Amino acid sequence: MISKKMADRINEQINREMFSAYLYMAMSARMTEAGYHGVGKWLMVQYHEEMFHAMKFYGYLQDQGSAVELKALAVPSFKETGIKELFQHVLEHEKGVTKSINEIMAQAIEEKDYATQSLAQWYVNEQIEEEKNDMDILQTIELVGNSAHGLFLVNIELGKRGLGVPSDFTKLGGGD
Ligand code: OFO
Repeated sequence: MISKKMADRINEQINREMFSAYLYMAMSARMTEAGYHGVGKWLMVQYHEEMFHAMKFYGYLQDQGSAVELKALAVPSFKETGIKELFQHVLEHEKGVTKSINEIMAQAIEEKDYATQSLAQWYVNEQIEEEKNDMDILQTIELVGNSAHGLFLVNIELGKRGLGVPSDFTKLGGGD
């Protein structure tokens, strides 16, 4: 069992992860419409990653006998149309997610909630990877500069990204 305060915070995090998914889905649509099909695919893979993050918390609440309480999603808003600016937005968004995950860890430590600390550690590690991915992409974009040929190749490279998380959420839970 976890505290009601912790269950509330995890329900809030489910909403934040779902918002991340919604944001990347919206970005994927805009980029694909603009002809950046590879970037659009990368972002759609990221959408799946975020859904997995949300569902991992969902499964954890159920494993702990706590109620899942879904909240309304905000409409994602972003103005960026260029690849570099878009990935700067993505990196800033992920830094905010890292802060949010760290808050859960801090609360779990304060409550001496070792189970949630263990779960939160998975997300702490995941955020290192999320931020690194975005920083690597931004570094590559810096290297090619404003070269249309370079951005064309970056777009192709990003389109090679495959799904790295389970897409069957019926199998989550039980410590997955
Ligand atoms: Fe992008 O890590 Fe979840 O939100």
